[in-house]
This record gives sequence, C-alpha cells and structure tokens, in this order.
Amino acid sequence: MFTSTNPANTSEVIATVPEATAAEIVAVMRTTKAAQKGWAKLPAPTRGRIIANVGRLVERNKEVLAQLITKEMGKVYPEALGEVQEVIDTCDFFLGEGRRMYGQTVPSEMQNKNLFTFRMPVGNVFVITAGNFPTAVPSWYIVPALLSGNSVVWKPSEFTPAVALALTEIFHAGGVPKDILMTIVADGAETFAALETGLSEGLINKVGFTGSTEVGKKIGAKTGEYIQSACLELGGKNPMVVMPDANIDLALDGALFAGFGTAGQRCTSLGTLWLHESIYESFLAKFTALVENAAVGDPFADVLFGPMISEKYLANHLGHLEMIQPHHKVSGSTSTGRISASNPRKGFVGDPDKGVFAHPVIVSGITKADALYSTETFGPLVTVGKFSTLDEAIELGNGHGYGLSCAIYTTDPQNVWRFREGISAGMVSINNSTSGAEAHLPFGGNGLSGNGSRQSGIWVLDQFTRWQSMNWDWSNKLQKAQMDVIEIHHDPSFDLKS
Ligand code: UN1
Repeated sequence: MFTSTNPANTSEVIATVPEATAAEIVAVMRTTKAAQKGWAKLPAPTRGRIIANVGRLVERNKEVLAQLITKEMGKVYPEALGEVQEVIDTCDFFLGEGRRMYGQTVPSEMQNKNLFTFRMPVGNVFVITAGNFPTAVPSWYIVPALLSGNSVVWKPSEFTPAVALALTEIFHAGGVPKDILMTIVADGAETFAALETGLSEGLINKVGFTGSTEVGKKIGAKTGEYIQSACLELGGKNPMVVMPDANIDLALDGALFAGFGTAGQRCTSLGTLWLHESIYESFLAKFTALVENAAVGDPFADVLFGPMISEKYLANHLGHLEMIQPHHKVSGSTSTGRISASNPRKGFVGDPDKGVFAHPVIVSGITKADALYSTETFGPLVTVGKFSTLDEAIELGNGHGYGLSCAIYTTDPQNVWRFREGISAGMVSINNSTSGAEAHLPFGGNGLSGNGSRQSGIWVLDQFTRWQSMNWDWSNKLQKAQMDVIEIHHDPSFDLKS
C-alpha cells in the first residue's frame, strides 16, 4: 500500500492506496487497449463534448481539488487554484479541437485524382507523471490523448494518489468510459517492468513521461527499441538573464517567484540568475533581502512557499547543498537545510517540526566549472552568477545542455531578439518568470530537457495522432506518379529585349 501524507503536517494521512504490480498494470493496459477502437469510432465532436463536460466539472470542483492538491502535495493554495485552472484551460482548448481535428485536401500532380490527409489516433497511451503538478501536467497528456481517440493508462506519482484518483473520477463523471481512462499507482520498478511488457506485447503505442532527465533517458531508450518515440518532458536548469537596462523591481519579482514558487519544484523553476556585472552586487543585495524577509510555512497561509513534496524531495535538496563550494556565498535565510525548531527560519508561519520544510537558499558566485552550474536542483535553491556581455550570458544559459525555459529582463528590443535567437530553450520569457507558461503554447524543451516533443495547444496533437495520407484516383486508368508527367510548353531561353 502507498500512504500519502500532508507534507505540511506529516502525521495527517491523506490516502492509502494499493500498490500495483507490473502484472496488474499490464492487465489494465489490456483492458484499455481492448476498449480503444470503440472509443475512436465515436465522432471527434462527441469526444469534444465529453471533454467539455470534464472541464465544467473541474471548474465546479475547483476549490475542493485545489485544497486536496495543497494538502497532498504542499504547493500554496493560490498556486493550487492556478494549477486546476490550467486543467480547465486545457479542456476549454481541446473541446473545440473535437470539431476541428483538421486534415487537408491536397492537389494532385495528376488530373482526376485527389489527395487527402487524416489524423489517426495512435492507440493506447501510457502516461507517467510527477508529483509537482498532480493535475495540470497529467491533463496536458490525458485530455488531447482522449480527444484524439486514444485510450489512456495513467500512472501518477505515488506522492499524490488522492489527487490522481479525484481527477480520474471527474473524467469518468464527465462521460469518459471507465475502461478508456484507467489510473493505477505503482513504484518506478514495477512501472518500468510493465512498460517493457506493454511495449513488447503491442499493448502500448505511445508513452508520455514527465520527470527527471535520468528516468527520461531510460524511457526514451526503451521506447526506441520498439520503434516508438516517447513524449518526454524532463528537467531544466532555466537561466534568467538580467541586463543593466532592465526594470530591476520587475526582475526581482520575477526571480523571487521563478526561484521559490512551488518551493522551486517546477521543471520551469529558475536555475541560475545571471546578473550583468554592473548590477551584480546591488541586485544580489536586494534579492537576498527579499528572500530573507519572505514568509515561508503553512501553504494555506499567505506565504511564498510551503513544504517540499515529500522527504524524498527534501533529501535530494540536502544533497545539493553539499555541492556548495568555499568560493560560493550563501544567503537567503537564517540557516540552510531543513527548517525545524532547532534550525529555525525567521518569521516561519506554523510549526516547522510538523512538516517537510526547507530554508530558501541563494548560492552566488557560480561559475561554469561548478557542479551546481549544471545540476537541476528542484528545490528552494537559486544559483547566481555574473556576466559581462549578452553573448556570454547566452553561452552560460546554454552551456549545461538543458533547454527547457529561460528568461531575459531588458528594455532593449535588440537584446530581446539576440537572446531569443541564441538561446536553445524551447520556451523564452521576456520580462517574465521562467515558470508559468500558458496552457495553449507549445510546452517542452531541447537537449537534456526533452527529445523535441511538445505538449499543449495544437502542437501536442502530433504526439497523439499519426498522419494518414490517402490518394483517390478516379480516372479509371493507371496513372503513374512521377512518370506520367504533364508536359509544359515554354521557352527556357527567353530574354526581354533591352
Ligand atoms: C512542470 O513543472 O512540469 O509553466 C510544469 C509552468 C507550469 C507548468 C510546469 N504551467 O510553470
């Protein structure tokens, strides 16, 4: 059994759910696989109406779902409301896609012949998601996958099973058949074993995975063996560049939210803050003051961030603190590591000993040679470094190999365009946080952050459908493409008289 607890008060049990074995997951895959063809026969506009129902039900249950997210995962309540809104936005976008799902009519090179394209569902989709966005990120896979006529097996994070089961119930209440979306909780090893069997038996036709780059590599390799490419949404070390001409107060607000919102546990969280050398000291002093004075604690109170998702995430954060070197300067709190009565944080809201809370940490003086330069820290830790030219900042922003999100603060349009062109990230923010992407733009990264797949908006349809082309020759004779070429009479050496 998996037991999830409230990370702000670990003595409070939120849910206890069965832990599935690989064989049980495979059995679920068989069920959804068998049901998929019937679902695909339903007209896409009808599937769109079902997605509309789901969206309205999520809206109706927004507060209850958001409260459950805050209780089980620990993000602050306004962020949890925002996360649920992202599910609603995703449904709102895709309900209309049910009436589009456009294919094309394409001219033929021959007479009396027509060409067409159609989007076909891929089949049975295996969705594996993380605990930091227990509803929004899963919805980015599940909603378009269902709308496109696929069935889905969803393996949510073992840290957020109550939220996952609640969201699944809403999908079912909205009209998604119970054998078309099935949710099953399991650990990583059983999930991977089921993935292997599912692929080898042809039960899985597409994998959607959000999580670490390390696990993403394994999933990418395994799906590759079966001539499939997974939709991978992996880690990031998202740079934020602050130019000397920037609106400094705006940049400070952006860095604070990007760095410490969700306790730094977003794939889009700020990695390294790159400050121009001319503003380095003054910006760092102001940023430090903001972080030192920010409220941390009870996620239902007015705080910058609450607990970490679980002890596992805290342990990971503590490991990253060991990467701090003597040439670094540490600031941002009264201490580092776990917040407790014996290691207190000034102004903490609530009782730190009840939960899994960590001090915010700013590590400045980062250089390219540091382990912290190229390590995704996924916690309340922001690294800070300096640069002298925009080209150098772009080089530093790309040099670690991640390429998910990035930001630049500047008032000079030339800097904006040079940065956009030079940075390798899939998502670029101008005068805005690295996190907080809107739900209908392509979401995804390059390099260590992903294999080029994109979620959200119209772009994700290419993950969950395959193009089928059709040619229809109604000439009643065999016309041979590329061979029966219509002759064009023209004069290739024509020149105007001068
Ligand atoms: C994630 O952390 O996996 O852009 C997704 C954002 C959110 C989604 C983050 N809309 O920060």
